[in-house]
Amino acid sequence: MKQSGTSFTEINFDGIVGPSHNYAGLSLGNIASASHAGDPSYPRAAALQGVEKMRGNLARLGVQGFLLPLPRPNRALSQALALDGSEPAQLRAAAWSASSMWTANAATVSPAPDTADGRCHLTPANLVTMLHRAQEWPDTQAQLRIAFGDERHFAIHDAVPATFGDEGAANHMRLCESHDQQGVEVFVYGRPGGRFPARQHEQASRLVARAHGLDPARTVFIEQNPEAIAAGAFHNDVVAVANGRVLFTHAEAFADQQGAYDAIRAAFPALEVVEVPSSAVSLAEAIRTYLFNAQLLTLPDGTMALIVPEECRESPSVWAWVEGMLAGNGPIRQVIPVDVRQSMANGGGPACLRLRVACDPATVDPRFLLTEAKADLIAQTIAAHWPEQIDPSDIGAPHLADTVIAARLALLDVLGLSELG
Ligand code: SUG
Repeated sequence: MKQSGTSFTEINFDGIVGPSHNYAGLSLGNIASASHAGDPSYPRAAALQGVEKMRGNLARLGVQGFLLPLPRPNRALSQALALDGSEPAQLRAAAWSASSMWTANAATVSPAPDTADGRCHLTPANLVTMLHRAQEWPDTQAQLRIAFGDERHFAIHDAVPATFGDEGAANHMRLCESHDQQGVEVFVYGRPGGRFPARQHEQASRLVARAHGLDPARTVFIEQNPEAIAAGAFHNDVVAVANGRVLFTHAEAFADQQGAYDAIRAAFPALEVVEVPSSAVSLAEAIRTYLFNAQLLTLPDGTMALIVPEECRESPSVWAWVEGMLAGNGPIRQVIPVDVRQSMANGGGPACLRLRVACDPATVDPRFLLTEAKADLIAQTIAAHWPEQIDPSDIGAPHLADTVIAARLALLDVLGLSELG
């Protein structure tokens, strides 16, 4: 089904980095998170890096959305964990985590052209594998219900039962001729048993596809390569990204690489695979630089650009591959590095920081859509209220809690979203 008579497009909703952003080493299997555990963090710089990324994409695409940080420290979780100061620091840090910035894990999104009832369906991810992330979904759902509150166009589900881990759009890809046409949705799950947790359960993926009313003939389920998970690809979007007809992937992303291409091609014959061989970029280097945790964008002129972390330009093997690719005549015509180093140090690249929702912007609550003027307002609020630095020993301090709470409320206030307070 094609959406007619609308200005249907893909909108990237970036998570604004919250004022409690810190490095607590909470995510087993996320190598960046583990290796930066205990470092001081710079929430103000982190959030301003995010705003600059959004400004760049607003200029490129003409549309950009955002989601707000969730309330931290989370009082309900602090109570549930019986935090009294005698607990392990990591438990305390969980209740302070700013991890909702990675909105690729906020929800799985099936746009209207793909679903049986012609509405866009969103299922918040339960994120149950990690304590600090499992607290996110009720507040995320509350926010999605406002941003996408028009029930003629959107359906917001509950998270899938906690038995089945679900990590949202980070383990989901969509191929299509254009965003307003019916696409093929690809769900990528992991199997447990490796040295690191496989966070996406196959049954969570299948359940979401059913709940969204997807056409089984246009839905594909494939398995992550267990070796990629063991090497630190805790989400599929660390090693693969799709846009339009293009799947940009490392050669070791899937358990059966050729079988994955065949399965996708059977549902979507126009598939174009841009595969990076291990001989050009090792799995370890791909995970270190987050080459695939990129935003693959269709620009207004119809060409594609890849928004990658700065770390890619600094890697001789990655950049040599990029330059070789650009010298050819493949579908990706530009590669644009962005500085999201504060997020990267916790394992979150440009693609982690955004949730893609293909829809007509006129159907979204405009308070969640960015303009240049609003970007200025957000940046000013961050500059005035976000802590400059958080040391791990600060987590739990009452004065820092007051600062973090007040900073978020100031942002909600300037955006007219105090109802999220
Ligand atoms: O879930 N890091 C996040 C990074 C999420 C990246 N998202 C995608 N790949 N889409 C995670 O592991 C680290 C928090 C800490 O250690 O303090 C963290 O949660």
